Amino acid sequence: MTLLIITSSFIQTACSQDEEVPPAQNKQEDYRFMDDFDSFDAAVWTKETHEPGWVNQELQAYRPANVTVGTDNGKSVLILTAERNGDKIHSGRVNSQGKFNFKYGQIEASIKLPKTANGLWPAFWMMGDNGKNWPACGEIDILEMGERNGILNGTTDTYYNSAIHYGPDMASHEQEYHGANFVHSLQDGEYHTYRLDWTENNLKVSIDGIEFKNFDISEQSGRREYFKDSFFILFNLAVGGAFPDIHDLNELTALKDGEKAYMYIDWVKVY
Ligand SMILES: [Ca+2]
Repeated sequence: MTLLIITSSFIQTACSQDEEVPPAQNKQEDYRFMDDFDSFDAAVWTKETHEPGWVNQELQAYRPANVTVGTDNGKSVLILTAERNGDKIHSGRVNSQGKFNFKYGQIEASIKLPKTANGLWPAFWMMGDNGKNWPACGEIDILEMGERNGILNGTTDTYYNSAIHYGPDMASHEQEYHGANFVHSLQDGEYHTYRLDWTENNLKVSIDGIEFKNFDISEQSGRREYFKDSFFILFNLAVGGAFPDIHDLNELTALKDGEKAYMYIDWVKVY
């Protein structure tokens, strides 16, 4: 079940219409939005359909059948399933564009990732719900795993990427991209918590409560304008493509013929 909760614990002071949201000490009942994925809420999420190679030279097709809701270890979860049958690969991608978006505050999700080596590329990210073309819409990549450097170094279970993308048009695309090994495995069969703290000055990504990267979006950074609209949420499990630099099915060791791999999302909350 999806809950849209107008918090009652934020006492609106008469003199303030300030949109600033108090920092991290929020209690769980303070959230502005939560989906526990007891069911698939089509009022919030759209299952995407795309051909292979639609973006990033990804090898999979996206289809609605690969986005489901089920249970895992007693949790109600959103399940993105990547599957390979011969040279056909299908997977799942959902977004909340035009249905749920927000500006400033915090978002976090509890996610169990598959082993990405070699060739899986799970992501939890956002784009501006502002009708602008990419990258003018703005993009915040909170979680990406499976990148080529992790494959080359044999650290796919810890190698983690966060990034922001922006700019007036494709030709003037700019990005700040951060890849590093996290302090513990994120592909250990457990759920981990991925969080973004978003103010008008900073985009701070944390994993399991540990800060990973803080992007400067202050006025002085020259990029605040790309991160001041409301953003929508995306989850997807890509297979191959530019990020893992895998373009040949023979290099796809994470998903052999007849196999499936899963990305589980237990919940997502916005504060
Ligand atoms: Ca759940």
